[in-house]
Amino acid sequence: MGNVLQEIASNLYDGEDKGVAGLVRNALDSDIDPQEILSAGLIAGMDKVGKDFKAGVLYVPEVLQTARAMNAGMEILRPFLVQGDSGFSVDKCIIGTVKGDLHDIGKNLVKMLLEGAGYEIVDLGTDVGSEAFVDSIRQHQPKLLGLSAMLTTTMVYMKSTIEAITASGLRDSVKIMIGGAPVTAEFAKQIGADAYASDAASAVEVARTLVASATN
Ligand code: B1M
Repeated sequence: MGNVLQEIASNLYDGEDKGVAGLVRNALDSDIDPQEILSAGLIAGMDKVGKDFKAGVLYVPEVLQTARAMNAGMEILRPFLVQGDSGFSVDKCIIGTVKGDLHDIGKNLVKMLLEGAGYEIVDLGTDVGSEAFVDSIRQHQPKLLGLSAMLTTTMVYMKSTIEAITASGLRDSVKIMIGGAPVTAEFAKQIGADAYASDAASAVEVARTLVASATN
């Protein structure tokens, strides 16, 4: 089992989108747990990409190719992750990456696992301004809003988004969860978010707790 997961990670690192898709299929055919394929294959590969990007070993075009490979793998894995465990809830959740930020791999993972947990997701995509979040809350009346940011320069827009939601009078109608590599629980507290989640799996737990506290 280790081999195919390592191959997924190394094909992802090399940006081999077809290779990653095929290997993910093989791993599923061998009955490897989809969560294991995600964490020990795809995310492990992306972690190495992150380290080498930081160290100047990889450059933006190569990282973009790895992102394509990640998405190719996630497309195959998605139905197996979203089969999920609850299946009956239709609570709505709006999710998006904040203004100025184009990173969407982590946000898409959170989205997939929330879908798997039974939430109906409205995905606003990336580079989403505060007004778009406010308009979408007004339109969809979700129980939960998820904000993602991957840059220290864009996490500040989480604060302005929450301020805009408060100014629009909608703050009490929705619970707000934030996440992304530079974000912390401390920061969530500072900007008035309801919770922070460190990864996609804990985002599901946090979402459940928040939605339950809103309902009770
Ligand atoms: Co970017 N980038 N990038 N990048 N990129 C980082 C984030 C960086 C840390 C790399 C580095 O220097 N080591 C660095 C940020 C430094 C900083 O601000 N402190 C960086 C930089 C600098 C940049 C550019 C400025 C580079 C440039 O142009 N000079 C530029 C900015 C573009 C922009 O957004 N305006 C840029 C561009 C890009 C690409 C387009 C090439 C590509 C993005 C492709 C895409 O997303 N479609 C890219 C990538 C791929 C990365 C790295 C390598 C990988 C990010 C990723 O997808 N990780 C990243 C380095 C790294 O993170 N190690 C890096 C895998 C993913 C599964 O993890 O996104 O952390 P992550 O999501 C996790 C958790 O954070 C959490 O759950 C997820 C799953 O477990 N989570 C949430 C995320 N959102 C959540 C929301 C929640 C809850 C949990 O609730 C709502």
